[in-house]
Parts: sequence; C-alpha cells; structure tokens
Amino acid sequence: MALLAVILSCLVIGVTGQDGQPMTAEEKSKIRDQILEMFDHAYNSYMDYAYPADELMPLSCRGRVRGLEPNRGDIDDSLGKFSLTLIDSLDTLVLLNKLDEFEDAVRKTLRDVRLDNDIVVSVFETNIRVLGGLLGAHVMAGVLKQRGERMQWYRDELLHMAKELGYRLLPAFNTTSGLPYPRVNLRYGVVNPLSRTGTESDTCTACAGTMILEFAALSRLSGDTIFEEHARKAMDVLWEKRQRGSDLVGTVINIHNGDWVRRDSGVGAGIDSYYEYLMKAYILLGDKVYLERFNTHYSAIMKYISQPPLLLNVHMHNPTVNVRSWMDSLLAFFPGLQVLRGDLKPAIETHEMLYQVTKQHNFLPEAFTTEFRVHWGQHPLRPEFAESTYFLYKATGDPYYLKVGQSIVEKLNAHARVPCGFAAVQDVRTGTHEDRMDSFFLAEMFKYLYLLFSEKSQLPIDIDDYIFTTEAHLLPVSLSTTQPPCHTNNTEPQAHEDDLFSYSCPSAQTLFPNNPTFAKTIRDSYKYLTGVGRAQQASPVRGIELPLHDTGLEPVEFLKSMGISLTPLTELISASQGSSSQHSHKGVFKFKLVAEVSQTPEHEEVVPLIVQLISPPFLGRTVLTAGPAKFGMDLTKQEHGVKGSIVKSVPYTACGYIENAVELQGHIALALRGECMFAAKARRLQEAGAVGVIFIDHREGSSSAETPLFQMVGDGEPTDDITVPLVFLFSKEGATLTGALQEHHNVDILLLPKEKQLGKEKAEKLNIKFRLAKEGELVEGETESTTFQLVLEQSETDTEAASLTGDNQKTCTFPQKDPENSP
Ligand code: DMJ
Repeated sequence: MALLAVILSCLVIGVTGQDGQPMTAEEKSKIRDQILEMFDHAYNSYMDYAYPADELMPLSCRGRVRGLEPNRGDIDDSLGKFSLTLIDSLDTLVLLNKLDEFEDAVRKTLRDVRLDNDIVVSVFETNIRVLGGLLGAHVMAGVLKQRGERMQWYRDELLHMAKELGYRLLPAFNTTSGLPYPRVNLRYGVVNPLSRTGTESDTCTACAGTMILEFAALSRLSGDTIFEEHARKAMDVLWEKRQRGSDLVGTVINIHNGDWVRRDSGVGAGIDSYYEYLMKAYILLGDKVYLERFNTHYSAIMKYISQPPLLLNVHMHNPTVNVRSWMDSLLAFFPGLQVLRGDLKPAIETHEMLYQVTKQHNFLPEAFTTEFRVHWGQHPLRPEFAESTYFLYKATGDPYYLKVGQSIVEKLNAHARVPCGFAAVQDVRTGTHEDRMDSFFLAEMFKYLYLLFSEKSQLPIDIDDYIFTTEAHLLPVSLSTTQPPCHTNNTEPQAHEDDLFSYSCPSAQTLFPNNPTFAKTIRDSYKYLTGVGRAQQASPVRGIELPLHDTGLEPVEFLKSMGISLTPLTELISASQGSSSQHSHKGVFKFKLVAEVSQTPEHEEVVPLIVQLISPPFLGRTVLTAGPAKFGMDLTKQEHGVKGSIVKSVPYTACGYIENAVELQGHIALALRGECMFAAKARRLQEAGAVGVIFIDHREGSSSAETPLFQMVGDGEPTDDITVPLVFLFSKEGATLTGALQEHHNVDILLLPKEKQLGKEKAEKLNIKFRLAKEGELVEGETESTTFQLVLEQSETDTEAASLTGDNQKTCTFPQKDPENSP
C-alpha cells in the first residue's frame, strides 16, 4: 500500500494542470446567470406542468400524484399531497433573488397546501423538506418584511403551518425509547387504526437523528418547547446506543428497545445527517454537548471509516473490518461537514476522489466501488457533491472549485436537461433518463451552485448568519439561546495541540488565505486516481526517492510490471554532471522515473479504437474496444484502418530477444503488458517484422467496461522510430482475442478508430457474404489454390458503410489454410 502511495504521488509530481487558474468576474457572472436560467427552467416547469402535485415528472411533463402513478416504494413516502416541491423551493427563491416569485409562492402555499391529508409519509423526509422548507421560508419572509419592502402582509402564517405540521409529526415519537417511528399518517398519526402505520419496529439512524435542527428551530420560533424536547431525546438515545468500543453507530435501530438492527457503520446512506446534525446543532443552538458528541464520533470516523480518499463502511463492533467494497453517493456531503469542522485535508482528498468519479461518469452514481466502478448507476440529481464543492471553495478560495462547479453546471445541462425540467439519470453508464425530478434538486442544488458563483455582496442575505439544514433550508444562527462560543468566525486553534479543530469555531471563511496552493498540493496526489484526466506531455523524467533495501529488487520488479521504468539516478547524474555521491547513501536510491501511463489533458478525450475480428466465423461481429498510443502510427488518420492476421510474440511479453521473428513477419503481434515498457516492446516487434502490435493487459479481469481507456506513452526517449500501429486491450478483451487465435489459428483483424467500425449502425443494410474462390489459372501439376473471400455488399442508399477498398462491393481476401474446416 505504502509503495502504491509512493507511486501514485510520484506519477503526479510536478504535473501542471489547469488547476487553480483564477476565474474572472465576468466568467463567474456568466455562470451565475446560467444557473439562474436553469433554476427558472426547473421551477417554471414544475409550476407550469406539475403544481399543485408534489413533484414534476419531467419526461411526461406532468405532476406526480401519489396513488395515480405506479407505486415506487419507500421513495413515495416523501409525497404527502402537500405540494412538496413548492415548499422545498421557497427559500431558494429568496436566495436567488426571485422575490416576486417568492411572494407569489408563499401566497400559493397559504392558499393551497393542506397538511392534514389521510396519507402516510416519512417522518424524516417530511421534517427535512416540508417542516424545514416552511421554517426557512418563514425566516426569509421575516427578513424581507423587516426591510419594509415586501411581504408587509405577512403575519407568521408559514410558522403557524410549520407548527401544525410539527404536531402532526409528534405522534411518531410515541415509542418507549423515544426514537421516532419512520412513518406517520398526517391525519391519523400512528396508533389510530385508521393510520395504516405504526407496525414498524425499526428506523434508520439518520431518520431518528435528523430532527433536532428543524424541531429546535420550531420550538424557539414558536415558543413551544415540546418539539425540541422530543428531538433531543432521540439524539440522546442514539448517543447512548453508540458502540462504546468504537464510538460508532449502526445504520438501522429498533425503535422500541434501541437494539441495533444493522451494525454496518459509515457516513453515507442511513447515518449521514445524524453526524451532520450533531455538528450543526452545536452551531445553531450553541450547546456544547452536541459538539462533544460530534467530536467523539468524528475521531472514530477518522480512525476507522476515513481511509483517504475513501470513506468506507465498517462493522461497528469490529471497526477494522470493512463490510463492503462500495461507497454510496450520499457520503459526498461529508467533505462539506469536514470543512465546517476545519479539517480540510481529508475533505480535499475525498472531494477530489469524488470529482474523479464524476469525470468518469458525468455524475456520481448512487454507489461506486472502491475501484471507482459503477455499483449502482442511478443518479437522482443529488446535490451533495455541489454542497461539498461550495464549502471547499469557501474554505480555500481556490478557483479550482469554481471549475468543479462549472463542470457540474455543464453536465446538468448536457445530460439531465429535458424540455420539461431536469430528469434524473437512470444509469450513468447509458445516460438514460428517469421520469423524476426530486424536490431536493430545487431546494439544494441551485442554492449551492448559485452561492458558489456569487460574491457575498450579491446575495440578498448575509449567508454567514445562517446554517444550512440537511435539505439546505436556512435557519438563523441567532436562534441560539446560549451565547455561542463562536461569536465571530475565529479559527484560531484553542490549546488542544493534538487536535487543533476539536474546540475551534466552525468557520465558513477562508481558512488558509495565505496559502493558495494548500488544496492543490493535497489534491495532486489523487488527481488521476480513476485514470481519467491526465496531463498531455509525456511524463517528465524526474527523481524520486524510494526507500529500498540493498537487495530488495521486488519493488523494482513490481514497478516495472506496472510499466514504470527505474534507472538509478547515479547513472544519469554521472552522465550529466559527473558526480553521484550525494545520491548514493545506503538504503536510499534515486531513480529516473518514467511512467508509461496515459497522459491526457483534462478535457481531451481518449479516442477509442477497436480491434475488429473480420475473418470467419467472426465476420466483423466481434469488436473489442482498445486504447490508443501517443506514439507509433496514428490510426485516426488511416481511412481504412490497418488489417492483418495476428501472431503471438515469443516471448509473450516481448521484453527479450524475439524468438519467432519469421512467424511475425507481416503480421500483427500480440504482446503481454509488463516487464518492460510499451515502447521497448514495440521497437523489438517492429524490428522483428511485425506490422502492428496489440498489447494485452496483464492485470487479470480488467476490461474496458470497467476501466477507463488511457493512452500509452513512450519511454521518455524519442519514439519517432516507431511507425507501426499500437493498441491496448484490457485483459478480458485480450482473452477474447487469444481465445479466438487458439481456436481458429488464423484470425484476421482490423485496427481502426471505433467511429469507423465496419458495418456499425448499418448492419442491417450490410450484406456479409463469404465464398470460396479459386485464384488464377490452374497450372498443370499444381494443386488448386483456394482463397476465402469476405464480401461486404452495401445497399444502394448506403455508401458509407464498410470501406475496405472504397468500392461499393468490398472484398477482403484471406488465404484459406483449411477450407474443409471452415464454416
Ligand atoms: C436530501 O433530501 C437531503 O440532503 C438528505 O439529507 C439526504 N439527501 C437528499 C438529497 O440527496
């Protein structure tokens, strides 16, 4: 692991990306306008096509009314026939300075919304979206009214609604433990036989532990303490029930006896906002108990769950055991929470990892593996990544985070925008849409994006006077009844040298204003984690230190097998400077490091190539996705690709003397990755007479479906001498090719860019025939020579498909070694 870390950091040392380029005021303002336009598109689509329904169905262009649409299970528990999206959007309207729309929306809320429907809703969702939405809107209405410009008619009606809703949620807390039921009937509560709920025995930790901000705010605004008392009790139970050895909590808890039902522990789904609310309860309410609890949990999280840049799930009783190898997208909020705590380094690391994943898939998939493969491809336009991006920008002032925000904006427009709003993505791998636009998209996404690109002076409120609930509703920190320990945004550490931030004041101000490269230095180590977005130039030769033992060749071999060559720096230095003494002390060697991994600038796509098997029985139907090389023949410039039959190199790695040069003459060589550099293999095989090389990955199980393509680069030396085409296959695709060779002995292939794939999308118009043909006149005494012809006939309308020769009838002729056995 340590070695791998050395390698990862070595690969990126000194790479100068576009990272950190400042954004001009004009650029920021352009993006801010874009965000406003996107919000209008989403909000107006909801108002025009869905209101008063709870949600917009952006593909059907109508409202989602519970009971009228097919039941989607638990997610429908957010829908209480209370115009969810309208209420969730109210304080966003204010923040985005849409004050006419806000006033109008408040009037509609007071006029149209009923909170006493006979409907079973999620206590958690109703609390964070509806109660939080009403409270945020009430606070905003008060601010506007106080300014004397608007809302003069307002008489706390939203607060009255919030109180009514609070009372409708309270029956959920009627359990022996004090942990709330997960669902409540808005009209009949929980115990009433008409309620159709109350039989549940469990709830999620976040469900029970994400009430305190809204309930405390409701109590403090309304003067009725009952809400805060119940929410506090639930927090107390969760704290009491923490696993005392690890100080972690599980994911699901029994609401009657407080036993843990699911003991897996992470910071994402099921637990996330419990931790968030401990920290924010301290900020909002000024009660140190919440901070102390948060700090205890936080230490445990950093000890067991945070394995930067990853955030893993562990067993709460046995926290050194990981319980799964994937992460969920909800944990993307966590770097933002770490910023509030002042713990920037792990926040930057995890955020960078998440950014890499979004670069690969446009959005964060609901779940992705620790190797950054998609585990569950759905993306319901969740805002957590934008949230963390905003907090990191606030804390670092690093324009890199503006670029990240810009990419979020662009991807939403490019991949989620539909004529009637924005549609969730069903699977990030295919980009297919789902007919849903959750209310949190309007409540959260647009707030964080807009704030990211706004100066404080451009906002209608002083944003630092508010805390964001988990649904990004705005609650004023002035609600604190005790004098907050953090009256100012003072970030001076207070005497706890071991943990500087445990007792410091949470701050959303720039924490390291004098060190603009602070975040970059941390990020750089994770920049190419997923293999996406590398720099253009061939990796520069640079010195690194590797703590190797005198005889420890193993790591060197390991590096070699990864395609990294090491040359002791002593050689280089003696060649260039004639001295090496300073580098030769025992136990530490300096090396020239040359990585042959791909080097692609952030926005440059790797042009996918293919290996298309064209001889029988494949006939063009087997197509293997391949990666390109930055050296050798440029296949994109070959109109018809390069054709040849394949021969395995001996040795297979092509790292030593090529033993089967005669066999390779005029053919395309297959060579296994590893042991030496791609360029070295290519040179040897070209010299041996190969007309092309296909490198096959040596990492078992790798495939283009799961690992992003990359470009091979040279070995740091000039590569102009290499003129044959070079492509890279992951091992699964490689196995298909070698399997074909083993079975059919003669396999002809085409190397070409994917977009020029033979017969692609025109298959139905393309007639693939094959026939036996006799060559030339038969000379007496000679045996008949038969060739096998592949005939590709195009329909008259199709003049683009299959272009091996440029004729309308395409014929490839292959020597047929064994016609009898051919199909
Ligand atoms: C929001 O409703 C809240 O942020 C909640 O805490 C969990 N996540 C959704 C959005 O993803």
